[in-house]
Amino acid sequence: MQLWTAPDPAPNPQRVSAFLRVKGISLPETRLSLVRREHKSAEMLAKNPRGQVPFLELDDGRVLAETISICRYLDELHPEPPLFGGTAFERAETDMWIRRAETLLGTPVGLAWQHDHPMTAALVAQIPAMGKAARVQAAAALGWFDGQLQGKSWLAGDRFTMADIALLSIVDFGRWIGIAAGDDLSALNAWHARATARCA
Ligand SMILES: N[C@@H](CCC(=O)N[C@@H](CS)C(=O)NCC(=O)O)C(=O)O
Repeated sequence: MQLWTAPDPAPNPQRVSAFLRVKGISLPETRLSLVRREHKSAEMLAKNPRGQVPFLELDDGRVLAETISICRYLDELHPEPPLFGGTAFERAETDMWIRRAETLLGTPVGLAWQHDHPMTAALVAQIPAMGKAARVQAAAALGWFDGQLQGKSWLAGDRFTMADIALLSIVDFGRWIGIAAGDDLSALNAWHARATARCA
């Protein structure tokens, strides 16, 4: 089994790395340079036609892409500690928070990166108004997550899950492109410190 990935700060590779650290799993990995577009080579597109990282290549040649799918597969192979939940309710609750992290915050952070950042200007036909609007939406989402984390350790209450890893990677990438939680978002900031320590 081999993981094709990229160095930080790429948020999706970062999620799988954090997941592997929390699980105590070590996998052979190859880091592709996104700047040099190595993930778009014919060899890589033959493995993952989506042209993105991360993806997991099994020993028999089958490939799993999409961060959450990769981690879900590895979670079944290495059940402890369970990061997707141990019961039907817990698994559904984890999914719910993953989707909220990806749609409410991940989507506007991704749009801000594509439409309002100099590093992507040569790659995307940028629509500046979309980038600016996405920053406003991302700021609102940070406030929403702060509200949801009041009085809780983790998104799913007492359970640290894949949803916390997903949200952490998005919050960190958001910071990297200038979308930061203000000091007033105390629950989110306290969660961020806890989650960072948990994934170290
Ligand atoms: N939905 C995918 C997203 C993967 C993704 O966007 N990866 C980024 C790195 S963080 C990438 O490969 N970007 C290069 C590109 O899209 O060309 C997942 O969850 O793995």
